[in-house]
Amino acid sequence: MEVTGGRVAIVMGSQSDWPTMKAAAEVLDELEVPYEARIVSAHRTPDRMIAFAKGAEGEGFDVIIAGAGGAAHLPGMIASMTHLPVLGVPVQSKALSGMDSLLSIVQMPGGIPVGTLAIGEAGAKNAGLMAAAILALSDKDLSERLQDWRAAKSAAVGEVPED
Ligand code: RP5
Repeated sequence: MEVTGGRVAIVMGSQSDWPTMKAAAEVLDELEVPYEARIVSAHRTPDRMIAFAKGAEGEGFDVIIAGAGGAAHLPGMIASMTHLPVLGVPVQSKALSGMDSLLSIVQMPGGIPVGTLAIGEAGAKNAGLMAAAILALSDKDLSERLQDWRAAKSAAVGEVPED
């Protein structure tokens, strides 16, 4: 099976999810973690989803970030077909502001976990950071980059507010 350069797969249900999900890609770029981003829809391209989920380990992925909105079954469906860690990002929906996405992703029955992040861009960004933290457990250089990244963010916080 083809082995890609990406250790993290960022998948999403629609092109419309990309403005949210690219926050995960951006933080992985900053941490120099290879990733691939793909559109994989549970209901529009179910065969693609099954092929992706079953083939993810063989493709060389270690962590999967899956974002979807509305009736957001994508992360749970993928988690049911792989033992790789799946991080779910609830994309903010128009009708219910992402509460539908959140509840669809977070309420997995016991046995098939999806690590669910916050609704929207913050969730996508944190999914990228969480994926990096998982990989850093067995990658000392990445662990140092992650610690440096966090230290830089702390150092950038001023002590007093400015006008
Ligand atoms: C879900 O439906 C996608 O994850 C997206 O968040 C939502 C709306 O998709 P589009 O109609 O914009 O393609 O499948």
